[in-house]
Amino acid sequence: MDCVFCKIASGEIPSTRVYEDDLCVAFKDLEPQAPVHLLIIPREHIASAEEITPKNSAIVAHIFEVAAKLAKENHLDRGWRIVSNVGEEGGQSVKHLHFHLLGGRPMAWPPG
Ligand code: IU
Repeated sequence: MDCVFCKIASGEIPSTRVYEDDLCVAFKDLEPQAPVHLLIIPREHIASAEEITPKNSAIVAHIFEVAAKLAKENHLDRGWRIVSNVGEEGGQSVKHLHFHLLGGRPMAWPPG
């Protein structure tokens, strides 16, 4: 499968990795939108949040645990945001489930 995030997860494409375990990988976004902008992805190829089922949903809880740990490590004690874009109108450009962890500046609401 020709998926750039599968290749980042396997190490075939380099990234600035900040965390990894058996289930997920976190790395710095190439085009950061905040002082801290990390992407957390499952190693397993899941196209988007739309593909979450009872069989694979445990990865989402795991990724949120990792996000909380990374937010602490990055001293985001004033707050942070976790977001996953889904589909064309949701702003998803890479078709492999990923969570943006953003922090280090005030976040606007609603997002554009
Ligand atoms: P999106 O939610 O699918 O739009 O987010 C994709 C993100 O992946 C976006 O912020 C890109 O800057 C980022 N990214 C990256 O960090 N490295 C890559 O090789 C590619 C995209 I392709």
